Amino acid sequence: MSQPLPSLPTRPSDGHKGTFGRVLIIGGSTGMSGAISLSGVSALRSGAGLVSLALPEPILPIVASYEPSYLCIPVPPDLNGRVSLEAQVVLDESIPKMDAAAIGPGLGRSENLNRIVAHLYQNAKLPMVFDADALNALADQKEILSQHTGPRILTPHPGEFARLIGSEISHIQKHRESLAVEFAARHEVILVLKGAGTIVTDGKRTRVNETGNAGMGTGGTGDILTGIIASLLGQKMLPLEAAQLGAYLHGLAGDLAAEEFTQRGMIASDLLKTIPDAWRIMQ
Ligand code: NPW
Ligand code: AMP
Ligand code: MG
Repeated sequence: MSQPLPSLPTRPSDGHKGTFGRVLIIGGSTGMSGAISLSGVSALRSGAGLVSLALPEPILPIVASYEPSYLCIPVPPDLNGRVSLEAQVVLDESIPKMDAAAIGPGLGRSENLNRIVAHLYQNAKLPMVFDADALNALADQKEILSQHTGPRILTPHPGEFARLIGSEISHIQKHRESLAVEFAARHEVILVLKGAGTIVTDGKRTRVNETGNAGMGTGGTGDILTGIIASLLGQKMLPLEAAQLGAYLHGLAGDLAAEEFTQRGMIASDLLKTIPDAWRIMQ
C-alpha cells in the first residue's frame, strides 16, 4: 500500500539560515549552465538556509547572474568546460561544511567525472542526491552501487534507470514498482523512479506520487526535483521522507504551473515561481 505523505520540515520561529541547512549542488558544464541554476533556485525555494553551487569556473558568471541568492564555488574545468579531476580537492574541502549535497545536473560525462562521482558516492558521509549524469557515471561502475557510506537518493528517469540496471525502457515501464523496490533493497538506497506516477522507495516502504502532469515533460524539470530533495535533506528530513515529500511538492508545483501556463506552454523555470504556491497549499 502506498505510504502517507510525510509531514513538512519544521521551521522554528527563532531559526536562522544555519538552522535551515547548508546545501551543496555539484554540476554544470559549458552548454548546460541552466540545469544547475534551476537546481540552485529550487533548493532555495524549498527552504534551505544556504545553497552553494560548485561548478566549472568558465560558467560561473552566467550561473551567478541568474540568481543572486545562492553562492557559487568555482572549480577547475577540463578542456571541455566540465568539472575536472582537480576539482576533487575543492569538493573535499566544501563537503564537511554541508548538511546535504547533490551531484549531476548538467555535469556531463567523462572518465574523470566517473572517478569524482565514485569517490563521493563511496566516501561522503552526508546525505546525497545522485541525478542525471551522476547516474550515468554510476551506471558505468555498477559494482560500487552497494558501496556507500551515507544516505543515498538516486533520482533516475526511465532512460537513466535503464542504464543503471542494464535493461530496456519498455521493460522498466511495464514493471516500474517491482524494479524500483528491488533495486533500492539490493543497494540500500532510496530510489526515485521518475515519470507519470513517480515511485519513491527504500525497498521496504513505497509511495507512488499522485501529483504532476505531462506538461512536466520539458527540459529542466528533473533538475528542479534534485534541488528540492537536497533542500529537504538539508532541513534534516529523513532521506525517504525528503524524497517522498519532494516528489509531491515538485509535482504540485508542476500542476500549478500547468494551470497558469497550460501543459503545452509551461517551462521548467515556471516551477520555480509555483513552488511557493505549492507550499501554501501543503502547509
Ligand atoms: P526516448 O527519447 O523516449 O527514447 P538522457 P537528459 C529517456 C541536462 N539537462 N519515460 C528518453 O527516452 C541534465 O541535467 C540540462 C520514458 C531518452 O532516451 C543532464 O546532465 C538542461 N523515457 C543532461 O542534460 C535541461 C524517458 O531518457 C533519455 C523518460 C542529459 O539529461 C535539460 C534521455 O535522457 C537537461 O535536464 C520518461 N519519462 N524520461 C539545461 N537547461 O542545462 C526520459 N526518458 O540521455 O539521460 O538526457 O535527461 O536530457
Ligand atoms: P527529467 O527527465 O530528469 O528532466 O525529469 C522530468 C521530471 O518531470 C520528473 O520529475 C518526472 O517525474 C516529471 N514528468 C515528466 N513527464 C511526466 C508526466 N507525464 N507526468 C508526471 N510527471 C512527469
Ligand atoms: Mg534529468
